Amino acid sequence: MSAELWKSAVHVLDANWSNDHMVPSRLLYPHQWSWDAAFIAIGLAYYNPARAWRDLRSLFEAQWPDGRVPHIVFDPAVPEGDYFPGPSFWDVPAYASRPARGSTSLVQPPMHAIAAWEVYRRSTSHGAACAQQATEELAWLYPRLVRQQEYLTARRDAGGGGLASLVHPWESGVDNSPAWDSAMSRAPADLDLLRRFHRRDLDVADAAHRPTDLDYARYMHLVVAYKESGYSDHELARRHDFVVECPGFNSILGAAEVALAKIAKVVGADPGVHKARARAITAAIVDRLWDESAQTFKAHDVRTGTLSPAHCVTGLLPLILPGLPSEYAKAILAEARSARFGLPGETTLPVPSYDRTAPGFDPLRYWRGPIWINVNWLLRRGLARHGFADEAEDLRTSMLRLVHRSGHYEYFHPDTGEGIGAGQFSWTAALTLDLLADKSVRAYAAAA
Ligand code: 2M8
Repeated sequence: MSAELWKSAVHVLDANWSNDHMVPSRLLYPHQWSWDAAFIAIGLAYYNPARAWRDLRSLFEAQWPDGRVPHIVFDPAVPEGDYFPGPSFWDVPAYASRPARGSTSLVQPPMHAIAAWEVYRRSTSHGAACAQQATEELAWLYPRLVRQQEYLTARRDAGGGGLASLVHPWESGVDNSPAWDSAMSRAPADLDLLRRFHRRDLDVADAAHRPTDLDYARYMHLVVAYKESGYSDHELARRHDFVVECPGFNSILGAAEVALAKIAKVVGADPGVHKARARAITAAIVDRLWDESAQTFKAHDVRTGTLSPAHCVTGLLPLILPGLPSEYAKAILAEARSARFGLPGETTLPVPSYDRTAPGFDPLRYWRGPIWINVNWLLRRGLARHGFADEAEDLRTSMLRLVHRSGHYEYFHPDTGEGIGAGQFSWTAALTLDLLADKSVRAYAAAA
């Protein structure tokens, strides 16, 4: 059974490779996405590390001079109408090192240092030439990864407390999460503006599974406002409608510093500075995003100074930080096991993206309820890191069972496990390879 699942995952990744990058899905997402590329590289590392490095390189070739790594890098071979909003909507200014491919101006969670380290550490199993390439790629990436972190920790520290702020829900990766509802309600929704464009996603996906038109009108407003400022991050907290600190994004930011410390040792740089930054980010997450009364981590609205009331899966992700004090790790485990998320025994489903007990829990709509493999993969990593080995293993087994039963879907119904969104979705396939390759795979094979 695991051989069959492996084969199907490789098939998805082979089908979604496009010259020098991977697309998340041929139909719905025909360009290159930032954090997708990182999750994808982690899976590619097992059978085609050259592609893993190529994909990361393609992404970082589009890095802006200020260090930001764009959330989408557009493929010029794809017609403008195949994705909305496409390159002309963003109209990103030319800059000296800009490659032929255009990009957006937003970022996504900086998963790439973690991915680069994972690809590197698997490289020795593919022979000496591959290991040599891995060392070279790591050396090429390291200064770029550092600049990415510096952009996020310096220019994006709109709240002044040592965390990166997001200027658009798309930056969080959990785009229409209820964590953004109150901050988004401030953004004007100009449905007339939206009517001038065509929502391509609704041609290829069920409207009930996607963000609403109201969400999209607000998304457009935020892009237009950011564009009018020349995509400047100056005084964001004063002038931009949406300025939030996300526990998921910032946990990845902190974990990236942990990975950079390991990479620094290989490339002859100083790991100490990254360890110190990881500690500082972890402390800032605890200081700014911990909700004492709810006993979980929440998104922080920089404009109002308030924490979101929503319990979202991103609140569980500080567990990926090795320096998270154990009382918070235990609280996350309790939240994950509660009726809100129902952290599985091996026969039940992985955790949903949003609190099952909340009135707004929506089993179909994108990040407002369905199960996503990438956040469960991160949660599993965090569980393992903090010594919750049985829970980590059960979660791994339940993810593999789900994908085996339903296919490599973008997301899954949190009650039935049915696949929703795009089929043949790259990060689901890639992370399935990583979950299968885990040494304890024998336990899965025996139980399946
Ligand atoms: C989704 O986001 C894009 C916008 O960036 C979209 O809905 O069009 C999100 O799930 C995001 O996390 C993901 O990176 C992207 C591509 O898979 O799709």
